[in-house]
Amino acid sequence: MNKYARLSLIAAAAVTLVACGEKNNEGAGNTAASGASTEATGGDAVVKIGQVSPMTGPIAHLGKDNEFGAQLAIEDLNAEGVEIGGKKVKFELVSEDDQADPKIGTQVAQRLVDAGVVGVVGHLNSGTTIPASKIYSDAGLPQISPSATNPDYTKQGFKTTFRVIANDIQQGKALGEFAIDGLKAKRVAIIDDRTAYGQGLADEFEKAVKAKGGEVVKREFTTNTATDFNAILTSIKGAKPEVIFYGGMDAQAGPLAKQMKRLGLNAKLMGGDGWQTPEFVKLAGDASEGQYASSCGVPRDKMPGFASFNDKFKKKFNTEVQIYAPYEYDAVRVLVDAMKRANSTDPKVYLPEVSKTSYTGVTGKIEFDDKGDIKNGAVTVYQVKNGKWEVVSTVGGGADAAAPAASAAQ
Ligand code: ABU
Repeated sequence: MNKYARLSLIAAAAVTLVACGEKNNEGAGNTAASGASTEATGGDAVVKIGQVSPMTGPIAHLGKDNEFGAQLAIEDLNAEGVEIGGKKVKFELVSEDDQADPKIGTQVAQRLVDAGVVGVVGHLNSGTTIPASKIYSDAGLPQISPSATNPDYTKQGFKTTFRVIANDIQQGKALGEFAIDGLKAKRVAIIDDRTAYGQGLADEFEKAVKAKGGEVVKREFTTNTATDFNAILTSIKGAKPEVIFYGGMDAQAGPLAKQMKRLGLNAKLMGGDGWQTPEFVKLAGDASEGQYASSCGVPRDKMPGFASFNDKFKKKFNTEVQIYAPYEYDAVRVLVDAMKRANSTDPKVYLPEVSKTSYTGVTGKIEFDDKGDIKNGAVTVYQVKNGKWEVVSTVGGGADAAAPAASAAQ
């Protein structure tokens, strides 16, 4: 090969490398640091919002519920037509599956930062939300969780962390007091799934039970992938509790309730928002009847926008709302409300406006305290009656409908 032929080959290789580099950068979009937006055909600015939840694995139904809530919000915002900084904005959802795994949670968080999202709604689980929050904080991206209730999430001193539901200090206290004052239980057994959520909520429940003079007769644990609880339940049966508390999600609470019934354990099963879902009733079948769980919000008939949200949700997705979809919807809208007030989609510019939020959404009034927790968060206790969750009592949320009812059904 002569000198010119060799040079031509080198030049051709260089052109190919540059082209490949450009290709690999496609889709990276705007950077979080600049908050700049790409342009859609037609001249609208494209602004990406991230959402993360487990869309595979045992609680994929809850992850999809969250994603559906975000999709509806994006669709409504685009239909309304939002103008920011003198430009029409088209919002785009970038959805990631963290499989409820803390490690994958941080990987997908970095992927969202690299994709140039200007804010994140999620994650669903406390165990993924907490480690991912450092990545969003480092990138200066506002993060609003619609469902993670472990109090540590907002205790880290980050300016970027927010949540639109009550936390597990409030939820554990409400449940513990309900067990002792409402159900008149004296002997309580506790099981948790060793996740940041399950264990944390169980700890708060235990504190509240003891503060009210109740006795914790057994404390056991399992995992968030377990399906067989017979050994734990047999050991608990011998301790004769009146209430068994389960800190975890519906994928375990369903079979747990079934196995309690099979073993002749007549204690009431109680838990938090992780299993106050239609899926729990489906999984537990008859064994769901009479069991108690709470959610971190007011009852749906007290939510200002639930009825119309629910109609739209069912029509679009042909399924019922599990639990967090309306909170996810509100979380997206809170981000965009802050962008509108700041007249900017740049996270650096609009982040301070998120802290100043005063927004009435589907689920009610949303304002944040200095840590990013919702002010005046509510906790509602429900019981399954005739295969449906029915409201027993609500504390907080301005409702304070009742202190735990002494007359609560047994
Ligand atoms: N809050 C219940 C489920 C989500 C979580 O906190 O892990």
